[in-house]
Amino acid sequence: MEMNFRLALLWTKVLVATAALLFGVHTHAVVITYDSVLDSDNVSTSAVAGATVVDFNDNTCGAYAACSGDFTIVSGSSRGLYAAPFVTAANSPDTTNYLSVPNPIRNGSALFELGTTANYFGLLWGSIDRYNSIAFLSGASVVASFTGQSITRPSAANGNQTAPSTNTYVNFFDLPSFDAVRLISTNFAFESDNHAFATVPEPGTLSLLAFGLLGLVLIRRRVQ
Ligand SMILES: [Ca+2]
Ligand SMILES: [Ca+2]
Repeated sequence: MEMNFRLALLWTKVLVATAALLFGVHTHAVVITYDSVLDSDNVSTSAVAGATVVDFNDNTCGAYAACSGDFTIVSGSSRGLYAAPFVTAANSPDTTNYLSVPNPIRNGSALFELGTTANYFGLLWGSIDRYNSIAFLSGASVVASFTGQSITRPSAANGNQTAPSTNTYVNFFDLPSFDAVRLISTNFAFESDNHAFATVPEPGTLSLLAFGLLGLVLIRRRVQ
């Protein structure tokens, strides 16, 4: 009887400690990477398995639940308005339809609603300008945002239409849970293609979970 009580107490302590590790210590450090793969049209796309991808090729917002605001879906380039993102791995511009924000208003933004939640987002972003920014929303709240200046390597963000540094696939991992993405540009233009979103287990969470489970196994062995 006493043994059962002590065992139950021990299990409770372990579960509380594990929960604290998982939910208490956890912080959102967004990880930005630039890896990608080529899709069948030779356009950079997400390397994340199972991600929902919107390629805009059928002139719609595809798998997004809704899209609204100041945007256009175009192909090719129009001087002073938009230029096709350059795909470094294919050494050629994106020849498919892609998204350009703003259009027709010079200072505008567009909202893309997922219809679900995610913690990963990727997009082919090119050319990256310092006046481009991306915001992730949960309901009406902005949970994370980045300017073009903050994500380029090196931080040129000068809109160069062929440079790898300003035409790249950008992956945002470990985002706070979001259900919409807002693309903002105070001038022409924020061009993008192959938007991708998914819920990806966070490496930090996985290691903490593994640590917690290991603790459970060890403690269980000791009490047996
Ligand atoms: Ca496309
Ligand atoms: Ca641009």
